[in-house]
Amino acid sequence: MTRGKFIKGISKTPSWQIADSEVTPASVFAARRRILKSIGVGSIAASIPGYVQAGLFDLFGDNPPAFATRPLQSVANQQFQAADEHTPYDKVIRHNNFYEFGTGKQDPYVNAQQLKVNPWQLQIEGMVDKPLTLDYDALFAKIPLEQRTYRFRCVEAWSMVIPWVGFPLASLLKLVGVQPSAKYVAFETLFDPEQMPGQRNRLMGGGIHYPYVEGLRLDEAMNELAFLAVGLYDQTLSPQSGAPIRLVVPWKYGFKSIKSIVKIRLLDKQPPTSWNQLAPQEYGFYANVNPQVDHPRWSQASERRIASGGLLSAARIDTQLFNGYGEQVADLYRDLDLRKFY
Ligand SMILES: Nc1nc2c(c(=O)[nH]1)N[C@H]1C(S)=C(S)[C@@H](COP(=O)(O)O)O[C@H]1N2
Ligand SMILES: [Mo]
Repeated sequence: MTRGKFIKGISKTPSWQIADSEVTPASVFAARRRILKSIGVGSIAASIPGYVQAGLFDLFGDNPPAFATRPLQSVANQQFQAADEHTPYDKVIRHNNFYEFGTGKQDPYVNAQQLKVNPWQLQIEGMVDKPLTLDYDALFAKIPLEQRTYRFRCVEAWSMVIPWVGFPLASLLKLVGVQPSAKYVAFETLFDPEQMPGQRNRLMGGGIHYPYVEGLRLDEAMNELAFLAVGLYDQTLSPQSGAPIRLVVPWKYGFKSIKSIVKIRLLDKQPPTSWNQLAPQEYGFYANVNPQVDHPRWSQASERRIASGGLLSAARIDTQLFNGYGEQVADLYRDLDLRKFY
């Protein structure tokens, strides 16, 4: 399954049919090609899916120098510790969606290592009493850091279990003082085509209109589960995971969890959101995880849980309503038709 079919006005080619040479830097492509050739699969490389190629690539460890993370101190929040087996760190940072760095699952790992995350500025603005700009150091110091392990479910029907470090979005919103007129929260990712090749090249960026934007209703944003992550596995985020700060909304499909945020704006109207703009019939504003509401092109009843086993043998498990977080969030949607507002 792929989302590539819906690239507007470019092509209807699924992303796995796009030649590697079009989506990875030439040097990486050449290195990958050499490896494939050396093990005798060079000639079929163009016909096998991207994730299989990525797997081969990975095995041989011919990778760019990794971004340097640093350790983070935090206090474990015992209320939010998913009992499920954790997804190993290696997989969390090598299987990503971050279309600013390409549409392939390993593209962010390959292409994002040089992203400059310090200095950084996160602006909180709009309908707030005290607009605030957090610089890089303040992201880790303004609000006490806690550790929470959440299930994470992508709309593509794969999932992970990740120990995040960060703070509740509500804590930040309380700090700036949300005005009574505000009803929604809008988020925006860094726009920097020089650093983000997917923003320069429409094909590589999956047809998304950048900057990537997302949004929540204010009551969703204030829910105790909505989290701003600055780290995972007790260290700062790597670029491919959304450094230096990204949203994590565990009861919604992964595309709501916007990465590398530079702006948070309080509004009285529902803001546009990137995947909804690209394919509104497939991706709604709400995007609550729901096994009973299928994606138009695939079932959402189950998911592939990426854990310690091989990627292709990942266990298929039943998907839970609100990703298993109904106790915390079901009340938010008591009056909403979840089929209509998908
Ligand atoms: N800016 C930005 N944020 C993004 C995306 C993206 O392409 N760009 N992809 C989303 C999708 S579809 C998913 S599933 C998650 C993936 O997060 P992960 O790579 O850390 O697992 O990030 C989300 N946030
Ligand atoms: Mo996703």
